[in-house]
Amino acid sequence: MANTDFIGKRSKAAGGWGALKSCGKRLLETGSPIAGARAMLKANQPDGFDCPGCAWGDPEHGSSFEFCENGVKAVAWEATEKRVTPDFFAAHTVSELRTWTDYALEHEGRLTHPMRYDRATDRYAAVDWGTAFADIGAILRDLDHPDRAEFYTSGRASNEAAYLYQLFVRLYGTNNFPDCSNMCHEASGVALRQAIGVGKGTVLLEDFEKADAIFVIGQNPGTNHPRMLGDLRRAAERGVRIVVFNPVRERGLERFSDPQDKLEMLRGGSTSIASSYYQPRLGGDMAAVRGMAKAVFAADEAALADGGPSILDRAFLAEHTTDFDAYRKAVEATGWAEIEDQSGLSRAQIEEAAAVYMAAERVICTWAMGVTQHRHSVATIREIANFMFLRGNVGKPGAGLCPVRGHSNVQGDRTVGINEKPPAAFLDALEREFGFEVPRRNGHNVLGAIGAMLDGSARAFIGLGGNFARATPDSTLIAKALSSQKLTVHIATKLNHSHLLPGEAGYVLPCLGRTEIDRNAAGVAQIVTVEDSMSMVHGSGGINRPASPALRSEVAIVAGIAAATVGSSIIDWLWLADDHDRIRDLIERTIPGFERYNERVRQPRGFHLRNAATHREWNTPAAKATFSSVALPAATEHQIASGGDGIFVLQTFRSHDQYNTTVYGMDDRYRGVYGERRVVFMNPGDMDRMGFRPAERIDIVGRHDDGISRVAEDFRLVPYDIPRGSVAGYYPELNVLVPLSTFGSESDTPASKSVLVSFRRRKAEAA
Ligand SMILES: Nc1nc2c(c(=O)[nH]1)N[C@H]1C(S)=C(S)[C@@H](COP(=O)(O)OP(=O)(O)OC[C@H]3O[C@@H](n4cnc5c(=O)[nH]c(N)nc54)[C@H](O)[C@@H]3O)O[C@H]1N2
Ligand SMILES: Nc1nc2c(c(=O)[nH]1)N[C@H]1C(S)=C(S)[C@@H](COP(=O)(O)OP(=O)(O)OC[C@H]3O[C@@H](n4cnc5c(=O)[nH]c(N)nc54)[C@H](O)[C@@H]3O)O[C@H]1N2
Ligand SMILES: [Mo]
Repeated sequence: MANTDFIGKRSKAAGGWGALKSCGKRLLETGSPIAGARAMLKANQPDGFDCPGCAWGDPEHGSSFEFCENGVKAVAWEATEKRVTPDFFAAHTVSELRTWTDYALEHEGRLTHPMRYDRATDRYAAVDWGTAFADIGAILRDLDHPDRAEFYTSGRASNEAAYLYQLFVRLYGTNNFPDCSNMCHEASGVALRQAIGVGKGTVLLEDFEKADAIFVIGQNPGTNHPRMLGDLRRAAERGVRIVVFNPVRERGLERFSDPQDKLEMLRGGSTSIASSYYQPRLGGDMAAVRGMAKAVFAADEAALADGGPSILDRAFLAEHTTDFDAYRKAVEATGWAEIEDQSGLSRAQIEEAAAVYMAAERVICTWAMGVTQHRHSVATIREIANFMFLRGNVGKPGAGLCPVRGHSNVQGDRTVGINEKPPAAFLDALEREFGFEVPRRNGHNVLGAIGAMLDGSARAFIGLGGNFARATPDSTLIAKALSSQKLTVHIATKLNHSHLLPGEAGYVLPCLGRTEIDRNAAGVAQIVTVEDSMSMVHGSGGINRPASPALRSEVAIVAGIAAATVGSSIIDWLWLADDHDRIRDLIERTIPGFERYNERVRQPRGFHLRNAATHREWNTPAAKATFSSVALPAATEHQIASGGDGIFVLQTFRSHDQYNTTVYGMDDRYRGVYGERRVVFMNPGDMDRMGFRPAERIDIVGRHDDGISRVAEDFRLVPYDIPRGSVAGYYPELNVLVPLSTFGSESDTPASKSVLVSFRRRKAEAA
């Protein structure tokens, strides 16, 4: 019999004592619980740092301490007293370290010294900053074309670091900016730009206090945006209807016990969050939303026939939108049978959800990776926008479109120029300000960069944070591509797998984290700035002593590489890096919306970057909110899978104990899994049909027809409340199965929420 010990009880509610207990444990693990706790009190405070956890907005930035278990984990992870020193590298070859798990690597602690790879000994050895910069600069200058280098950014980089980075890279001569957001909310940016003229959400935190209904699609805030649960709970208590679309029963969307509510905690009570919980098939959201639109049109016709008022916001549609008629025709042309088959929901369920929408004056729709990581994500988000336009739910208080971002500054990085297809106006502004000719060719996104590394045309990889080799699809292929580079440079706080794939010259450059004090040459503490999901820009200054005296800030490291590569005659990099106000002045002069940047960022809540669509100004070609009228996908992965024997659709998501590729711990208590990450969640009916037992060991076999064979070995089955035909498991362990060949149309985002797989029994088990 398989040992089922790792399958346990799911927490009764998200938050609660379990969350407090987990925090205590994390703070103890830092080796300095007092420093950790002190740091936590400064998270998201006006005189403290921006929490490096998620990009959810802050209420009165500073009025109250907002408790967040996963914020504590993120802070404790950075505040650890463990160190990865040159001695550590002397004791372990890189080949040996490659056999360690991500969990083991990051638990060794913070990087302390700049390191250079030595092929003869297969070890990293300490190097001084000056030598590292000079060598990196020489190799970059030596490439026969600037497009041969790839400059990756992960979304923790501050506005200042990211702005300086893009300036350097453009002066160097390329727009190759693969970015973590290419794997994340790219589809939201693309779709919203088409629909409303700006690639960002239109909602402010205050809107959650005014909404009558909130739709949460493809998002797991209990784990990934825990502070959002506070806003959802307050809404639920006001009687707001919260409608969830998620194939998986997620505890945080069901019940929440707020650690900030003393009475609730003492009574062991909790508040129910979702008023209705629909479990569509993976990739079925476009069909579900179209079904709701169909129901709205039907109700409108009936109301008009009865001589009643229209259900649609006709004034909004007439004044503010274009292409409505084509959309209506597309909806009429879509049959219920197709809608039910793709969504896996019944017509009655969809009509019920539509009724909530119609009864509400003000509706917010939020979404995240469950929507953006499919082939038809752009079309799905356009459909969400269509649906919201029907009753004028964009550009009025208490309503709007709300893509909930991932990394704490992923939105800001894009705002300040991390963009492989930069808008001409921005490039013009750079040329005016700095007087050099910027490259106008589009650069590489993540898929483009991978393609170039695989075909040998890219020869250098520079990573400003992140874990490129583990976060990207087909991780086995990427490992080869990375280690075949002439140069790899990783600017990082902790050791991860990508660092263990050095090119001919390989550097790991350790940087300060956001919780640490960053003093300039004159001893003046510097702040950086970040932008959250609600387009609020605020300051962040560390309070902890740096993990090592040798660390430099990201800004200083970028400046060092820049000075050594392109020289300082056009831009005085080191002078800029020495006082971040100077970088902010440049941002203000080259990017709209940052007027009086240095002054406003020092206000308690920072400031809001104006979003034209919130004011019903539409920067689209037609100067209107624009309906799209594409057909549903010809076949979703679910429909493809149902044609094959034993084929399932796998989504790769996050456990409660991880931050992307950083694994904090092995538990996922909201889903009742303990001490094990190599698991697959499957419907009990499917397990019966396949003759599988709980905890049985299986191999997962990729079933995409692209000529590449993919296997993830030795995973264990967990029976779970998930639709038949859909299965789920954790990223990044499963990235070996995510095919490079399947990605979002118009977004290029790997379709990591709809991977075709089948299962085979492990030989030992079968015997
Ligand atoms: N603690 C913590 N916080 C984080 C992160 C972290 O790893 N840990 N990561 C950060 C980052 S970079 C990001 S992008 C966000 C990610 O935040 P999320 O998007 O919440 O992340 P995932 O874990 O990928 O969860 C996707 C959710 O969508 C559901 N889903 C999957 N496919 C579908 C579908 O086809 N339809 C519908 N309706 N639902 C679907 C899944 O069941 C799951 O609940 O969180 C950020 N915050
Ligand atoms: N299969 C599958 N793949 C996915 C996803 C999925 O849901 N499924 N999600 C995708 C998403 S949404 C995203 S955003 C990407 C994430 O991709 P990345 O952003 O590349 O990955 P992270 O795991 O966030 O990066 C973690 C590393 O960042 C470094 N780091 C941490 N803090 C700092 C800092 O302050 N400064 C610097 N310089 N470095 C720091 C540490 O070395 C750490 O090891 O992964 C994507 N990949
Ligand atoms: Mo993300």
